Amino acid sequence: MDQVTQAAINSDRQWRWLMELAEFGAIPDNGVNRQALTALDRAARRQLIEWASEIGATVSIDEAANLWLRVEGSDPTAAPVLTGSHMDSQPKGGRFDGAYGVIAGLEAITAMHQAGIVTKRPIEVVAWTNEEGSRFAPGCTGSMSWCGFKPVHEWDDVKDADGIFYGAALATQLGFESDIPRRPLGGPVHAYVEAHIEQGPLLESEGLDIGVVTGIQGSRWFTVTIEGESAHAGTAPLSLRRDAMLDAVRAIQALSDAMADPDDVLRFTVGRIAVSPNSSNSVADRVTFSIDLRHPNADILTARGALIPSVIQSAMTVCDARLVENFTAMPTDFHPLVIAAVEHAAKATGHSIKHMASGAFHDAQFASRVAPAGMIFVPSHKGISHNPAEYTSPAQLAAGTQVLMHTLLRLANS
Ligand code: HGY
Ligand code: MN
Ligand code: MN
Repeated sequence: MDQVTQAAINSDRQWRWLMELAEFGAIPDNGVNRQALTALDRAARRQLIEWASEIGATVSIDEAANLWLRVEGSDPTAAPVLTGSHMDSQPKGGRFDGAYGVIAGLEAITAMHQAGIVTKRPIEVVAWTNEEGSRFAPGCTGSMSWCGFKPVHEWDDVKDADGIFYGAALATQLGFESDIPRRPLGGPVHAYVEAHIEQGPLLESEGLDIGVVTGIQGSRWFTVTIEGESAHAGTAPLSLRRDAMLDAVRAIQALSDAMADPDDVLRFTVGRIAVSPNSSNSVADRVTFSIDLRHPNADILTARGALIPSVIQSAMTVCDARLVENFTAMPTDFHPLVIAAVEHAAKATGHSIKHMASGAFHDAQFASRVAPAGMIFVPSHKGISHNPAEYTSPAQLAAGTQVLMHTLLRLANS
């Protein structure tokens, strides 16, 4: 039998691993809240390392705290093939966003190991640091550091809601994991392929098994700060107030109007807002809110983003406004080599496919700056994600991992 047919994905083991991983940060209704660079994150990583040690994978971390599991190939000088995803979640996340791609990678190398398969190239499974960006904005700080898009200490001064700095949290993680061998950031890498839930409704609604992902739309994140003046809610005349809350509301509404898109392709979200002093009977002196802007066309994303400063300024009546762009990931096309490998693997394993772009961003966007990259999607029930109700069935997950394993075999033997 050739290598492709020798190895068998163990769906029960994969599902068990996913459910055990979901216990690290479990919240009601099958949700997960496992924030990056926390004790929960470290506990989950230790569990992953324990599972990986059962097949003798070598473990390492880099200075961005990306976690690496490596199985050797017959040619140790050959550049490795990478797979993986992220283990951090949204605050009200699901059991599969990110975690699936890491576990799928582990399941694939475990199945190959048990079948006695040794590919020409080494294969590495990576758990990227802080893909979500919900504790520390922006997301993808681990993969942006790894590919050299940004220096690893770019975000050291970013604070979480408790006032902890990213740089301190990263140092804490590396300190707790100082027993794990350190490796440098960066390649060399032959190719990267990431398995992920679709986080949209298309595969399920069309009754298809696998998304052959062609690329990722562009994402831009901004932080807006509206500065006013605190005052007494009972005594300060409205005519004399510099109410940061009211000007922030005006700015958000004006931005929403400016980002209207009759084709419903543009994505504009204000998901986070912080108010100071955040007291019922004090006029707000400062409001900070986030902007998440996305579009598959770089020119449109650039043009709409260029509107933001003037739209905010025009909405100000009595306050001052500051705008910072803290994440710029322009649209990415995946490499034909990996797209073809995924398509071939899906067809060879008898799965129906859909070529599709990703509305969500992923670390693959940054891996593609270092090597040919691509992704494999599996269906999301009703397209739900970033929500505890996120669901993909064991069989659907196993199908994705089977396609991942065949893709890895193809790429790692080339
Ligand atoms: O926001 C995103 O697109 C990703 O799910 N973190
Ligand atoms: Mn994700
Ligand atoms: Mn996500």
